[in-house]
Amino acid sequence: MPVLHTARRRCGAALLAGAALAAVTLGAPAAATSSPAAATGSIAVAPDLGAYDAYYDSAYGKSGEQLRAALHDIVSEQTTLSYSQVWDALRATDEDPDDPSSVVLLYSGYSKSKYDNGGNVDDWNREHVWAKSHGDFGTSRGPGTDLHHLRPTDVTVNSARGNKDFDHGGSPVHQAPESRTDGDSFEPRDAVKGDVARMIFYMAVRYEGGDSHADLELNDQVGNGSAPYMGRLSVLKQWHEQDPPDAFESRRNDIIHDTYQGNRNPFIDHPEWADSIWP
Ligand SMILES: [Ca+2]
Ligand SMILES: [Ca+2]
Repeated sequence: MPVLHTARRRCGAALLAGAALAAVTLGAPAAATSSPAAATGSIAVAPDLGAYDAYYDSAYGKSGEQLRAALHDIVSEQTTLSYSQVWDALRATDEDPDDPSSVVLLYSGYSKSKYDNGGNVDDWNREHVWAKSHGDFGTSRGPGTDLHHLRPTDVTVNSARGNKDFDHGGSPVHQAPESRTDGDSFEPRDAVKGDVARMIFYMAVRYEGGDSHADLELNDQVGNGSAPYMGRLSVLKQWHEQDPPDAFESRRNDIIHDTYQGNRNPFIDHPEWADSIWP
């Protein structure tokens, strides 16, 4: 069952670590307001881990492959959802901060009623940011239902993304004009470029070939098709830098951990770890 860490909330070292991270990335104190992430793009503040700091105890002090292995062990302890349970979970994780009756659609940023979901035009559906054909994991419990990379998207926009890798370029996507696509790649809007990168980073570390699932890995290509790879690594790293974790993304991480899966995306909590694993 999901683990609640409220009893472990502490000050001292945990808060210091979070505060130091925030101090590095905060442009000005005014940036730490609660303006809605979905509408305004990224907020330049790293999450204060606080109660969640201890989650990473076995990873601190490590780097590279050792860090990767430690994080894999940490995040692999999780509850899995059925694909039908994902609908309700996304209503919570992706709720519009300005409208509790709606969810924010990933690639357009539009707000859509929570119950306008399904398979018809203008419904929202369950986008696998790590395209499920890349490793052929489908929608059974596991990578196919892992909330850390599942997001509400418009049905038409989801089709436009298809199973393309991520890269710069293309023309504006119908019904998500700030996102772009061409024949072999998809470029999400600026406000979620880093979100997409961190979801992909999580998947690569979470799924290492155990539990009869494919070993998902990053590479620097597009056109990966059904191979268990996702690109383009160099571009995703750039997007991770230019769009740091924001309040919406951190809240989402907390809800997944506290309510649904009991595990976290380390690259939202510790953005610096991506560079250590993919230098
Ligand atoms: Ca963002
Ligand atoms: Ca992997």
